[in-house]
Parts: sequence; structure tokens; C-alpha cells
Amino acid sequence: MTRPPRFLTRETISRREFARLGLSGLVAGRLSVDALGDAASVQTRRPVPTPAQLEWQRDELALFLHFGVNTFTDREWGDGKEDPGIFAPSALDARQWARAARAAGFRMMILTAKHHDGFCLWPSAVTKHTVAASPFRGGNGDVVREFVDACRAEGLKAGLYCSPWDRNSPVYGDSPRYNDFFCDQLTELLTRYGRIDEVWFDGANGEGPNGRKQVYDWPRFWALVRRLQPNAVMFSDAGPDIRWIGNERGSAGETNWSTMDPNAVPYPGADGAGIIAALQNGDPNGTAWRPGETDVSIRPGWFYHPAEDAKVKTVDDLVDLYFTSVGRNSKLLLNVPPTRAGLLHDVDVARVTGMRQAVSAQFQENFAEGRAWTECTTTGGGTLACQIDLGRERTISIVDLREEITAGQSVSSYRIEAHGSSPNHRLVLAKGTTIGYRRLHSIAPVRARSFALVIESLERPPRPVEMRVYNGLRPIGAGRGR
Ligand code: FUL
Repeated sequence: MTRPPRFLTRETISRREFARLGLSGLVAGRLSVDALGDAASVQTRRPVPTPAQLEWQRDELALFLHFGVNTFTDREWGDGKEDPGIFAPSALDARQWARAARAAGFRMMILTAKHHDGFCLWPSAVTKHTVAASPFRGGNGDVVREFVDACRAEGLKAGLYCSPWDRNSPVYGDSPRYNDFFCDQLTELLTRYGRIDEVWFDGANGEGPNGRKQVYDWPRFWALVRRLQPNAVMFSDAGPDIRWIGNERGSAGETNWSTMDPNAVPYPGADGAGIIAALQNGDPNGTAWRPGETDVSIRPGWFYHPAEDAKVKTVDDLVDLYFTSVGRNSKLLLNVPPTRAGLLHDVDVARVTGMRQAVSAQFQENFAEGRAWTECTTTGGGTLACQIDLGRERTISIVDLREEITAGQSVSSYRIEAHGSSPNHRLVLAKGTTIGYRRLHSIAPVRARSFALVIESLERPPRPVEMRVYNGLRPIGAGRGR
């Protein structure tokens, strides 16, 4: 169901207050350019998402698929010496992956076309270490093709992970030659299969057989992807479009700006003080729009291991992950690895399906639906307090805030209050810093008729903010915790 947004708009605040808060750029939910100067300076001062970045974020959920020789050796990192003959999925069905993903509300799948072991799930022409040397489909198989076809058939976007670290390639470490080789592989992946929506780069970097460290030519890789798939977003620690969130636990920073200082993480795999914090939190003054993606596995490992069948995250764990990723202005990339049969395990499928149901159950009825902000007032120090009257008392346990990010991210501090009948009856329900695309708060259930959002500080002229309130059906944080 589409719900008309309840925004902080000019209609709900007096002209004088608007001017005092510097809100005059907001007209009926739109930022007028003349209020902020010419378009070029707006762009410089306020990084904004590209259409592809916006769509990437609004999709909220993507499914990660780690699959390859490690699935058959029971390892997490292959050494590149694996015999391609071991790659023998007995019942591979990429449609089963895609159906499960779609039914669970995922909008994209990303497949490890090549992991660090160098084994290619497609018949690459530049190495023999591929599916073509395996028994899969009699040596005529192409897992990337089946994956992309399945995505299309189920209406999902397709993304590919291609590891630059390649422990099989004899030219790894001979930097110019390997960079050529890697570009050849990227070219195959990005020209043979139609539209690819995300290219996922891991920053892992090692030494080649010659004992020398490989020096990746990132600007060249990125330019190639941009040329071959101009609509794809590129992920890595250093973007350029999407940044890693800084951990693999599924937890985005509570303060999470979608803007970044590009110099804070100069290249993928960069190490050093402040890098993790920069990835977790972003930077309100950053010049690049580079939102964070939260990648985490449903199992302890990234690849399927039979011994982990009893260690699959529970539905409660997964709902918590939704709140600590999507609910913190990030996107959840949840890894669900295919088994040796080439299928998603029944337990994993049941858990992601359960996650979908449990997440939907949290957001059944938005009590603020159709109710406008009222009584917007400034409360000293330039703060802005807007109330929503729900018409009657309601119990709420979830607050869902959304900033209109098409023209940037603004809010840097806010609190949410429940208001009673007298001005003394004010209960602070939650406090936060950034909002961005979406910020979810799970709170102890509270019964009230009137709620307020108090914006305490802004980094730049504000964009509309929407507040939805729900009575969720489960306590968030019921999972194993992290
Ligand atoms: C890491 C890799 O080393 C892991 O194997 C996995 O692919 C994860 C998503 O990225 O850096």
C-alpha cells in the first residue's frame, strides 16, 4: 500500500518561523534552488544521490550468494590449487534461489562469480580455472548465466562479486599483467549477461607467486565498470558509489551519514586509524554521496558448511539485523550460501521467509497515516518541534523516521517525545543523531495521543522529514544480540 507522506512542510509552520530556521527553501516539500544559490554551488555544498544510488537504497534488501569450490572443500578461503573437478553441484537451481529471495522481499541478488581462490563460475576465456573444467553440466555450464536468467525471471536485480585477489592466477603480483587479466574478466562479466546493477569489490590484496604484492589499478577498474555498465553501482571500502559499513556483524553506525570524505578511505582495503569509524559513521561534511552497505551472513561462515546447519541465525536475529542496517540508514546485504546441491538450504529459506513475515508484522498500521504535522514551533536555540495528533490514544513501540534524501541529508540531532494533556507531560521516547533514508527506533511501548519530533540540529537547510508510528508485535533485540 502506498502511503502519502507526512512531511514537515511550509503549510505546517508559520512564515516567520520558516525564515528564522532557514527553512525558506522548503516549498511544499521541494527545495527551491534559488533559495540556495545556483545549481552548481548546491551540488558542491550538498552531495546528493544519483538515481542508481537512490534506487539501491530504496530496495533495502539484497541477497548475497557465496558459492564456488569452497562449497565443496568446506573452506572459507581457497588457496587456488583446488581441482575444478570438485565443483559438482548435483541439483543446481538458480530459480530456487531467486524465488526464495523474492518471496522474502529481497530486490537483488549478488553472486560470487569469482572468490579469492580464482575459480570462475563462468567459462572465462582468460583462464582454465573455471566451470568449463568441471563436471557441472558436462563442462558446458555457466552459473553466472543461470543466476542472471533467474534474477530476470523473478524480477530481481543482478549483482556480481569478482574478487581482485586471485590465488590461482600465475600473473597475480605482476601488477600490470594481472590488472589486464582482471579487466578482461570484468569485461566478460559486464558484457555477456546484459544489465548488471551492482559490482561488488572486495579489497583483499596479497602476494603473487613472484613474491610481490599486487598493486591494483582501481581507477582503471572503476572506469571500465562505469563504461560497460553505466547504471551499476560499485561497492568497495572506498566506493566509489557504495561504501562498506565497516564490519561484518550487520551493524551500521547509529550515526550514519551517507556522505563521506573520499580521502578518509583512499582505496579498497586501506588500513589505519579512523578508517572503520569513517565507514561506520560517514561524514556530515563529506563531498561524496556514498551510502553504507551492511553485509552479514545468515550463518557463521560466508560459504556453506554442513556443520553450521544448526547455527543459522533465527528469525529474531534477522529482524534485529533489519533494524541495525536498514533502520540505520543503510542497506542489508544478507548472505545465504547455496549448498553442495546448488540449492539454498530449507532452514535458511524458512528463516528469510520468517524474517519477511516478522518485519511486515512490525509495520502493520501506521497510526500517523493521513495526519499532518501540527503546531510546529521553534523552541529556543533554533530547534524545531512538530507534533502529530493521532486522533485518539494509541500504543506505539516503533518510530520510523525518513528524511527526503533526494537533495541530501540534513538532520544531525533529534528527539522523539510523547505528549500528554499538559505541557509538563512530555516523555522523551528516543534520541538520535542522523536520520537519512530511514531511521527506526524500537521503544518500550507507550500509550499517548500526541507525539512530537524535535529536530535539535541540522547540518544544512532541511529536507522534509516523515514520521510513522507503529505498535510492533515483538520486542526488537530479541535475537542473540550483537
Ligand atoms: C571478505 C572476504 O574475504 C570473505 O570471504 C567474504 O567474501 C566477504 C564478503 O568479504 O572480505
